[in-house]
Amino acid sequence: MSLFGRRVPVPAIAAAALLMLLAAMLPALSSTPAREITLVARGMAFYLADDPATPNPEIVVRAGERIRVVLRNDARGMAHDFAVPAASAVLRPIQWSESDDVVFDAPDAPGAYAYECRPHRLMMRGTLRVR
Ligand SMILES: [Cu+2]
Repeated sequence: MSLFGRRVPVPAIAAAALLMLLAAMLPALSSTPAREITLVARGMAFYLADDPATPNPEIVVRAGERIRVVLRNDARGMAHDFAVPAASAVLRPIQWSESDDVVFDAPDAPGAYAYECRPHRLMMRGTLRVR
């Protein structure tokens, strides 16, 4: 086969194409999947989707872990949002029966950080525990 006027063996071209394909896939292979946490806003509090009895639960994550928080609003007639100020994570206010998500990286330093609904932070506020 001829490439730029030079004769190049076909296996060399196939090997180069394979290398380029692998290089293109590298970002997808190396990015870590986000851990998904589903929160429900109801009765002026957050609840974990699988624990409807604990208001504003402590959420435990690893330092630097990629987190996807899915918020579902079960509060009829009231908009809620979700934010972790220390991680610059903000989810837009959503209406009743809506859901949306925000992806962020947990802080690198272990400690207790606040998560909150910004309009109702006096009541809808909990701890993001980074270990
Ligand atoms: Cu709220």
